[in-house]
Amino acid sequence: MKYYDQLESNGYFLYKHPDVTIFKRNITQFLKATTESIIQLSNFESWKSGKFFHKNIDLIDLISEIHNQEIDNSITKVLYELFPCTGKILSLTTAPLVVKILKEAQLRFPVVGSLPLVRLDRPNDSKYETPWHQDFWFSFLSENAVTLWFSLGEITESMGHLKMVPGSHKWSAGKFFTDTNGHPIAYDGVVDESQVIRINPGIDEILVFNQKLLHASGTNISSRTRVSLQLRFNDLGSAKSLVSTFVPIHTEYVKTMQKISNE
Ligand SMILES: O=C(O)CCC(=O)C(=O)O
Repeated sequence: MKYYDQLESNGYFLYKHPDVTIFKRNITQFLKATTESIIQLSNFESWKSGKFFHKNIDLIDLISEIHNQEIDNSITKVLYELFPCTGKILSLTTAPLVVKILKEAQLRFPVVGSLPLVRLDRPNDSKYETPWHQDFWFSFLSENAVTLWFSLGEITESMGHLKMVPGSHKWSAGKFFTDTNGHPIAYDGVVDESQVIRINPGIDEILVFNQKLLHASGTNISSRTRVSLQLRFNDLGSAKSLVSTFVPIHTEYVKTMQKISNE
């Protein structure tokens, strides 16, 4: 079945191509170098010896090692925040491979729906685990909006494979977006486990899913940090309104600095 037909009927497809392997390798190498730079720029004095940064270390091993030794997520918190602000990660939204995939998904006028996200799911930390939800809430703009999802290194079963309900993008939207357990995005219906699949894109694969597809994080019960990347796109070609739904807002840091400078 063609990619678009899979997207239509199942709500997702796995894009597979040898270029994907190279694409992912470039990103992981960049993130390793960025991790090293951030540590050198930081006040984490005891980390600057560079003992983690041997050339062939896997990104997941590097971040897992850092997490095993950090206190209060102090370093991974910074990585989580800064990775998506780097030019390289931002430029993925226009990378030729991504543009090609969006063509397969038949988006007529793709626009970025959110800042790219490099997710770090720390072991045995379910606080940030995402419950059953759709990504449609990111914008509510176009019914054919898609998310591209892939891991940056091997994700074993115990690290938590992404869970999805194939075909759920066709369910009535009314069942979603209820404010439950402090998650305004969560699904409040009961998910039938027999309909759930766990998906683990291969090294040469990228998962593409319709943003109305019901999905959830797998639980990371391993001792390693799960690293994945998400890119979200709306389609202005089918948008309900010609707007950008992605607007930057000031962080608490900026608000505090503004307040101090006004005093
Ligand atoms: O990777 C995960 O655990 C969840 C990802 C997710 O919910 C999303 O990309 O919207």
